[in-house]
Amino acid sequence: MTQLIEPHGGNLINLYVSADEIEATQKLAHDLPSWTLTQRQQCDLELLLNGAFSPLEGFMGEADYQGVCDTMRLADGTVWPMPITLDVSEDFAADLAAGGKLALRDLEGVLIAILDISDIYRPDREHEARQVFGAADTAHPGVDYLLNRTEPVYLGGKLTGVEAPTHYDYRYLRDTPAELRARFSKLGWTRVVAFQTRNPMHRAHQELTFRAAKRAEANLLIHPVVGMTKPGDIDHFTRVRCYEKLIKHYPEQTSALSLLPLAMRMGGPREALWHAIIRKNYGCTHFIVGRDHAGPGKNSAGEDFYGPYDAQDMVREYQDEIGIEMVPFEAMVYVQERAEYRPVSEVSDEETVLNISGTELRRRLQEGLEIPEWFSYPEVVAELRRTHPPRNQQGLTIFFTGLSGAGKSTIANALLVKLLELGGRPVTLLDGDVVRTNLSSELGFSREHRDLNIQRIGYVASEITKNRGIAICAPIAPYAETRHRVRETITPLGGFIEIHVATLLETCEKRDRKGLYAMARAGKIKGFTGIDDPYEVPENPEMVIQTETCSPDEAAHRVLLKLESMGYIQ
Ligand code: PPS
Repeated sequence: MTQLIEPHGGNLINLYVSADEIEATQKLAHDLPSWTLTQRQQCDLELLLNGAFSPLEGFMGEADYQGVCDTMRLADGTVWPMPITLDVSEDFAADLAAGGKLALRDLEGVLIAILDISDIYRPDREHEARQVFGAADTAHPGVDYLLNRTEPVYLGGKLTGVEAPTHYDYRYLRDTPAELRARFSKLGWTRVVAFQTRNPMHRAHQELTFRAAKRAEANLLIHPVVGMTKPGDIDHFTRVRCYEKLIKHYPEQTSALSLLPLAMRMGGPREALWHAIIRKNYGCTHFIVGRDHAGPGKNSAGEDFYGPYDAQDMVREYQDEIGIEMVPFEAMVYVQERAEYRPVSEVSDEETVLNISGTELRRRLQEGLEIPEWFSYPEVVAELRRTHPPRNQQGLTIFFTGLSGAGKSTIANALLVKLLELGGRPVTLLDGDVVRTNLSSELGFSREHRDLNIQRIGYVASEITKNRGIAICAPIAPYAETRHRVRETITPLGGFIEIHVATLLETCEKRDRKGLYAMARAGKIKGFTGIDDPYEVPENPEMVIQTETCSPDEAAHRVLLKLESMGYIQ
């Protein structure tokens, strides 16, 4: 099944069956157990099948996995820095055996590939986090995903590809490694420098890529990631429209844009090396590594996970072995007196450096403030403004949390009316009791059921927020981790304001409007929040309301003032 296509950047693996074998393979899959791929797994699978992950021929078995974690090498000694694994639940794995086959399907049930299971193993995921990401701290998005979102059993084995995952968006900008190599060769591009990005590109990036192409005497491939990037990033639809505007500003025939459906791990140095190997597979000869490549942000102690140039050091060490040359770059800054961009180390003390950080850019977008032309092309800014309107036009979720009887619903109802009175946006109230009647009637109060309940509320609120409405949620939501997930889902789509209704347990119990506390104390209700089930107090809510000292009307009014101060209402 595995075919090797002649190199233009080394051997390229293609795991797809030929057209005349597809039907038979699909028939074979009818009798196999099926696994529905997660988004991450589907991204990995697509790049395994089309050779972007050459020389891998499938998801990693245990020996390759251990080698990659501990020595950054596959069992045969080949450099490979990132585990590419297929994680499944214990329940699902219980019916599988090594030597068997597994159908891998997308969310709609379309057969993408068949896995010949060679290994079934239970990884030490904390060890993996420390080895691959250098820490087991879940402030790192890659670690968070690994420790909180992956399943405990890994399956390894070779793959037989049937059909590439379908993408309906930007089809004309999606290329397999073989297609990109063919394009380069048709254009006569023998030296190609790739630029990896997960952000919109502004003038500094353009200047950097220009200079890199010049330095490498190469053509330029802008190769942005459109699979999974860092939670909170600007969505790829917006970014691609920005890249399309920007690429028009490059000299004709020098540059190309192609999209990469990679699921990033934000793994800094190891990730940079992985990116370089991938670009080599796409036929590139050079790869730009800038400051803090694939950086995950700060750890829980507020420190950087990696040094700013660790990624460059890593790629430098392995570039000969992997066969792609690194073009290292420092940060580019705008020098006012020269009216041009320069690498930061080439700026003298007398010169004035202008810079707009990512945070400052978001602030300016949120507040509808000017974004100067030296920073970004007006068409790019206009595109960003379309999807990132100022806060008073964005959707938002107001998420009340607190004990039963704390007063969440009463305040939420008062707030609902005040917001309707203000007008301008549709408002929906997702109250704890109401949700349990309409969305979650089959659920009880176990940890698992409470989590599901909150996930459902979060999902509905995220849709409302995305569509620029206001969602007011008022569940107990006793677990910090689940509230954090909801925040993470909603923040990229609009505002998220967590309000802790911090009424004391004694007060709630004294009020006991529904008589539930008395029943809980009498042992007639088990697992009641605050009595024999925990309530994890929010650590950093946007607001805390003490209902002992303020009426529902005052509380709702305080929320309005908060929204005003944050810019969500005018
Ligand atoms: S959760 O944990 O967020 O899913 O809870 P939620 O859906 O907000 O709960 C809604 C109401 O269920 C009543 N109730 C209980 N609460 C806590 N623990 C237990 N075991 C329980 N059993 C029933 C309680 O009245 C909640 O209503 P509120 O409006 O919060 O008082």
